[in-house]
Amino acid sequence: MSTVFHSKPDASPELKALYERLGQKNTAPLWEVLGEIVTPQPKAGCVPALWKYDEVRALLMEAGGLISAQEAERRVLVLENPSLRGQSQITPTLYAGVQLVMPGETAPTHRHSASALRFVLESGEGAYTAVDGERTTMRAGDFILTPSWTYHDHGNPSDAPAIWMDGLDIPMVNMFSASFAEHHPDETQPVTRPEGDALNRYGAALLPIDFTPGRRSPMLSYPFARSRETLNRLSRSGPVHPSHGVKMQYVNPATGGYPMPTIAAFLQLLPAGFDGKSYRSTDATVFCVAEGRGTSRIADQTFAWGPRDMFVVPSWTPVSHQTHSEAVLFSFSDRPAQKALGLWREHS
Ligand code: GTQ
Repeated sequence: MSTVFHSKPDASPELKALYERLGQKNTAPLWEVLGEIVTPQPKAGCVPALWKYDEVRALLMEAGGLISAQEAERRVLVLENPSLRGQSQITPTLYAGVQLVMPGETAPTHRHSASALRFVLESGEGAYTAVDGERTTMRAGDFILTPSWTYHDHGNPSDAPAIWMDGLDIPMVNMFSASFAEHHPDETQPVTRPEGDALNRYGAALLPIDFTPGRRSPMLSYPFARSRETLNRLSRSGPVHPSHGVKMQYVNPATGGYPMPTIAAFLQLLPAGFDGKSYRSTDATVFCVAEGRGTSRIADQTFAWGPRDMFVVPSWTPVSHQTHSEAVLFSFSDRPAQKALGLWREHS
């Protein structure tokens, strides 16, 4: 590998005196920091970590007894990367959390610049997310969008807790200092379209004749049953990828592009006895186990996971997956943002 920026000799007393005066004028010598800020390889920016669902769930249910969804606005345990504590970041660009809506509760309607996704972990029949006037029933494994600046609220008329993983681009939005947020005048927004409208209109390889594709997917929910069946069929129809098994990405069906401008999401099936080849990419990736058990080797650590556990793979960090029985992993990353900026790389 080529040497990029070599280290410098210690600064002379004269240089040090100059640094002092540079500082007084809000300037600094680049040569002291160049190697740190223009790195030959990505700095990971966070560390590998795993959250056991049972532990997170127990704590979240405790919070459920102490604060209502309404009081909290969103009753969520933020998944904080151990190296980024206090910053509400699971990676330098992404936020993740686990949200609880108890039976009979609603979470008020708001909208914000940040784009959000949900991956449903548990729900009684009837819990919903409403987006721009349409309610989508949340079922385990469903991938649900709340694109930037769309009004959304959550409700749970069922008799079981509704719990899901949230993924948002909050750190990215704040890096750009571009965050806006506001409440809807109504606590629960009016329903203006029937349930399933978006799925019928955009989710059947057909589009309305007057539809103009935009930056974000017109789909609100990608039901697990459909995606799971596709993975099942594909896993039987040929050899699987040596690193990823059968890995598909959720798309905006009107463009074939990403579901939202900043966040990509994936669903992958790892066959029984899979022993995946190491892979790395510049998009740090958050995983959530949809089904099954296995292990993931991330750099030099091995994480054992089971249903609904969540883990994070930092940028440019080698990862490989292993299973005994069949497993399904959901994941999301900032890949669309990196690709839009010409930054994304992978290596396998
Ligand atoms: O459900 O709207 O985890 O606004 C963080 C911020 C969830 C939400 C989060 C949010 C939401």
